[in-house]
Amino acid sequence: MNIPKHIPVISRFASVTTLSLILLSGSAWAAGTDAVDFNSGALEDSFSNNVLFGGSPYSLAPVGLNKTPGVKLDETLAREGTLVYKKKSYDLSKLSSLEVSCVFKRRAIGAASHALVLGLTSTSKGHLSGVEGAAFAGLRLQVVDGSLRMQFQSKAADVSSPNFSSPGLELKTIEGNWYQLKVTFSRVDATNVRVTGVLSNVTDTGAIGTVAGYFGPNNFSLPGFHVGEIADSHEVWVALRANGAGGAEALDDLQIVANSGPAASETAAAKP
Ligand SMILES: [Ca+2]
Repeated sequence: MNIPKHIPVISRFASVTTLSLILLSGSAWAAGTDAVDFNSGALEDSFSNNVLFGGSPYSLAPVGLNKTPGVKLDETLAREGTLVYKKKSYDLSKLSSLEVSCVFKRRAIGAASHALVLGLTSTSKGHLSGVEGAAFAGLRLQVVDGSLRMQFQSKAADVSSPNFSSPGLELKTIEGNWYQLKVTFSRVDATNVRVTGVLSNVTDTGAIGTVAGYFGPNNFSLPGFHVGEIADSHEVWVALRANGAGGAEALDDLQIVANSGPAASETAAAKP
């Protein structure tokens, strides 16, 4: 494969905010985008690096797209943590959807339960993990028999064990290749969240290619799924958790797109 060598490395600070307008049904809705390319600065400039045990498994190194800096993941089960984007919180009740995406490079799938989780947590100190203290809702790339499948998880703040959906179809991924996981969250009502996941192929220079797999759209609500603290909070935080021992070698290009407009409950209902 020919990889262009001339693409410039963006050296200024990695976090940008843009505001664009989408024309929808004759009305103007704003779409705010926050992006982190990890190319400069420290991880803690944009993230709360919440270590659960053993020290942070995340460090910046030239392991990202096009050999730019990205997040290097230690291949170990001895360290665990969640990165929470700390610059801004989001209010699902004011958004038609919130899209969270990140690219990752596949390595050999080891003993961990998952490669990557993208989610929302109720505090900037939260964990996408089975511990008390913060609610979360997220979609993970679960390890099942040596390959990856998408699976929804959610949890109330005062319990430790998350609720799990049935895993999606087996995803065909290749060691050494880059992929983008994009998860879209919409508030249906105070106890109901709609979630869609898309896994796409990505070139070594970051171009998003063909779709490798879908999940949903699915609605998640009580009694099976505790999502009320995420659906009905006016302040949720974007979080990610990755496992080097679960098939992720590196992360790059986190993007958060907040689409304003009518809430999901006012739009055409998606298939549950
Ligand atoms: Ca980068």
